Parts: sequence; C-alpha cells; structure tokens
Amino acid sequence: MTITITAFERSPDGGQGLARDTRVRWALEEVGQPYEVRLVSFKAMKEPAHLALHPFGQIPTYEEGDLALFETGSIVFHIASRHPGLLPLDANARARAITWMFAALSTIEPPILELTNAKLLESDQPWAAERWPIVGDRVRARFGPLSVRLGDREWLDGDFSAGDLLMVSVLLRARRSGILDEYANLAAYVARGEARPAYRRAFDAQAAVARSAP
Ligand code: GTB
Repeated sequence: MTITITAFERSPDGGQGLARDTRVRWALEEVGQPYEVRLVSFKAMKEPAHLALHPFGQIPTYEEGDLALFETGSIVFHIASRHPGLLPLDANARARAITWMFAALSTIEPPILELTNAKLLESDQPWAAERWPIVGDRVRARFGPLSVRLGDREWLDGDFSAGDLLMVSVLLRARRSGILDEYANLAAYVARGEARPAYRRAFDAQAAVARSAP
C-alpha cells in the first residue's frame, strides 16, 4: 500500500532538515519503506482538504490506505510498530525504547522549542536579551542529565531505536544555539545519528525539495 506523507512546499529552514517531515522520512528510510510526498503550501495547510487530515493544519501527515495519521511521534511509532528495525522484539526493551520516544518529545523538546521561539519570534522584544539565558538554562537542565545517562554509550538503550531517532532529531534543533556542543557526548551522539545512511537519504530528500522550491 502506498505511503504518502506531507511536507512543506517551502520549508522556512531552507532545507536544513529541521521540519518534522524529516523525522518521518528518516523512520521510513530506516525500515526500508518507499513513500511519496505531497508538498503543501502554508495556505493549503489551513484549507479543508488538509484540515481533514490534520486538525491543526500542520505537517507532517501520513496516509496509508484508509489510515490517516498526524503527530510525528504517533507516525514514527506506527512505522516502528509495523516494520522491524526501530523497536526491539523483547517486550521490556521495547517499552524502554518507547519511553525514550516520549522523553524526546515531552521532556527534551519543549525547552528547545522555547529557546527557538525566544530567538526567532521574540528577538524584537525589549526583554528578549534578558530571557535568552533563562531559556538556555532550561535546555541545559535537561541536557545535563541526558548527557550523564548517555555516558559513553553509542545509543540510549542498546541498539539504535525509534527513541534514538526522535532524540537525535530533537537535539538537532538545539545545535544552532551552540548549547548542544557544550555536551561533547550529546554532540557526538547526534553526529552518529546524522551519519546513518537512512538519515542521509531522508535529509537529502527534504533538501532536494528546498533546492527546487519555486
Ligand atoms: N506536534 C506536531 C508534530 O509533532 O507533528 C507539531 C507539528 C508542527 O509543528 N508542524 C510544523 C508546521 O506545520 C512544521 S515542523 N508549522 C506550520 C503551522 O503550524 O502553520 C516545525 C518546524 C517548522 C520550521 C522549522 N524551521 O524552519 O527550522 C523547524 C520546525
């Protein structure tokens, strides 16, 4: 059955791979599933046809036969559940990998989003410069314990899993701030994720969209 995902017609990051379709592309590449991409404009995202797929008018979405999903975490979990390669077979190891998926999205990503918003959306506010160190420290408060837990492991818990896929994707969003590089093992972990052939294919595919954008 054909899998179709949606992505920005013109990503605001110009192809740096930070939009969330990259996470879904990466998961599909890891499990070797072919997929098609429907590019959507910001206008089309808020129109009824897309809102029927995504109630909040965002990307990515995922369609496969009569199944339509939104929310990147749910999409990656669906892919990892249906195809071998992203979740361990052992029930306890699988539960721990899923825990890391949640940790990436609900514990690590929120302060990174706060930092991104402070830098990108609030930089013209008179209080912006005072706020940056505060939100930066909130990111560090999560990166410190994550760095300790990762230690010198290659991946968070055994083999590479969907937990690592989401964690690396989330951490990537902090690189521009410089904070990721304060934690050498986290920076090396992200680099290992980026070096995976499946990530490279996903990255290149989304970058090609940016290059050919009208
Ligand atoms: N919780 C949802 C999920 O995980 O799928 C969040 C989806 C989401 O935020 N989608 C964004 C979107 O559609 C694109 S990924 N935004 C348009 C809108 O809301 O109208 C977030 C994103 C956007 C841009 C960059 N960038 O330019 O660097 C990075 C990430």
